[in-house]
Amino acid sequence: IVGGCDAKANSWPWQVALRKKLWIGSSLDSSHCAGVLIDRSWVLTAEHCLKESKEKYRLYLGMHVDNRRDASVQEADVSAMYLEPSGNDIALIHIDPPAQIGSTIDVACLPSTVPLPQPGTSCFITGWGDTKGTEYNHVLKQAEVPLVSHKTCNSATYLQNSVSRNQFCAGYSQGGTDTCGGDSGGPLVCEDEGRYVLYGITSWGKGCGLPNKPGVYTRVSAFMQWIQSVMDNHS
Ligand code: 4AZ
Repeated sequence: IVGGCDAKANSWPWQVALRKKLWIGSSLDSSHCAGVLIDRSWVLTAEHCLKESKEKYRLYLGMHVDNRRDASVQEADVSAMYLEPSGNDIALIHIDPPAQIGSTIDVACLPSTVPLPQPGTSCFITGWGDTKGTEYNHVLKQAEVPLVSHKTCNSATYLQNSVSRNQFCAGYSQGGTDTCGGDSGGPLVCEDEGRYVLYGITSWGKGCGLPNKPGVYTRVSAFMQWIQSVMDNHS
């Protein structure tokens, strides 16, 4: 996360670290991507985070300082991976063991309606990714970014028609606050009737925090049927 600030410990209890195993038996895994807990046994992430076989990944729930095993941390393996069949940048991970839900680990609410909040609405991004700064204290960061209309984001000075209807953009026109490398697969949540709702999965961008180059997020509401059918049909 570029800009923003350190999160209060465990204030985004659905935030999951998705790390690549360095070697079997190693206690340290390398930073890779993030995910979002949406059910005791299910984590949403970006499809581009899952290029290797499921044995290569490990998930950490309830983490605050990156790669530190605090008492709140639960580890899980990947028991199955489901990539969105049309190649959209969203995927589901079935985790083993399932999460034990509590004050430091909890699921994100999924959107019930397809439309996003209005452009300009302020939403939150979180992650352990690149800060583009000298600071690197490995604490989960959060930042507030406004939603950008599809029309503006696809304009010539922004991202030039590279954003599909299954994606949306968020960021300030002046830049300075954004997701960045390592934040992919993590959440963009917007407050909706007093609770946070998961509207986006961090996907890609042109650089990080540049003016007129907002971050691009996979639109979770476009995949509710797919998510439901994967969860229903998994045995
Ligand atoms: C990345 O490489 C990445 N500024 C994620 C988000 C953005 C850029 C890069 C958006 O994971």
